[in-house]
Amino acid sequence: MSSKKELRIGMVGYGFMGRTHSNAYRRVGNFFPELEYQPVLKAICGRNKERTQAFADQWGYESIETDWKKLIARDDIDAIDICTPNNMHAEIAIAAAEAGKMVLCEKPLARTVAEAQPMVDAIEKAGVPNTVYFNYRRLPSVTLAKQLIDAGKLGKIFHYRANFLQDWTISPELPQGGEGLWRLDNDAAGSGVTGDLLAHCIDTAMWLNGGIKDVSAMTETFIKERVHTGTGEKQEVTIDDACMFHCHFDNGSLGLFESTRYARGHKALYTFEINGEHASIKWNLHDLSRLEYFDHRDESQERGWRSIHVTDGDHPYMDKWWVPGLSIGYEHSFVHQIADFLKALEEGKPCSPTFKEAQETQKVCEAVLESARTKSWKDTGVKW
Ligand code: SOE
Repeated sequence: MSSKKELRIGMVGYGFMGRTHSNAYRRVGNFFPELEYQPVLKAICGRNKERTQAFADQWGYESIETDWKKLIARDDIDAIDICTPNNMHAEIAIAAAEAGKMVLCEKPLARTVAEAQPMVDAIEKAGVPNTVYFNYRRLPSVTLAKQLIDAGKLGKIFHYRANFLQDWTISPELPQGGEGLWRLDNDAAGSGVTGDLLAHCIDTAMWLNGGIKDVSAMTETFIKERVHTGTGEKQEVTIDDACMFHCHFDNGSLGLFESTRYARGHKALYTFEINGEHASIKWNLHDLSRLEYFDHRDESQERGWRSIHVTDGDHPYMDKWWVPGLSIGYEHSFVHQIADFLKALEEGKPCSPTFKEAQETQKVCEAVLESARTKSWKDTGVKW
């Protein structure tokens, strides 16, 4: 019999993110055997009974629910994991916190700052462990970037640049709303690329480089009308298809961000570059086990960009996986987030980003959209 403490998971939603989270819960015990807690996939909840059951069978959930309120009411569930479209995050998270459950929520926290605030309040009032899945922080190469910055290797930072480029919504025939396509529907998503993609860039940026003070942005909606899956009618598209903004960080550095779903040829090209007084760092999701590093303090004849293959046992998280030289992938960032959540639980510490921290990212997203709407600079009000 296992001496592990069980963490009984009830997950709501079984789309793409439901798979990434379920995979992480299943893998974490194999690769982080020292953890005191072991997730148990107790129940998966979705509206369609047959498909929910099929997902339960595929991923090894013990039971299903078709009503999330019933899931939250169950006393054999410790933690609620939210993988629904964004418009359902608030109601489920608040109810879960009020029932004393731990809450793990997919990003972005909510559609707006106003919607996210009662979520933060409910979590804090209940005092329940919580985290928001900004998974890219937990890629070993990105965590290594954090370690280099925190060790002062870059010195004073001048520039932070990030892109998140995709191309999956270029066809005007693509409907908005409904399964798989709720990200195009403002009512369900709250925004387009700003909440879906730039939120990732903003989370990583503030984690690496501190708070974003103010922003100036522009957005564009290239396809103005799409058929809505729900009504079958053509409806105005109100999400941002593309967004660019520049900003000041609290540390005096300048930021430049761009995201679009109209960059033909790019499927999920998330990149960032940071330039400091001594050194620079470059990273790119398509080559996620690498960190490019340039250090001006190297001997001049040898000076140049180093391509660090982040697969060594000394690199963050990598002692848990294979042998040096063998890469890991996108899905491992979720395994690491769960491992960190379980470790934090063991130690009675918060697991970053908490709801409160994710609300700061929400504030930047909102200031970006507001700036684009009003064609003016906006203070974010972020406290990092
Ligand atoms: C959108 O296509 C999406 O799946 C986002 O929702 C994820 O958060 C991002 O990591 C990859 O792209």
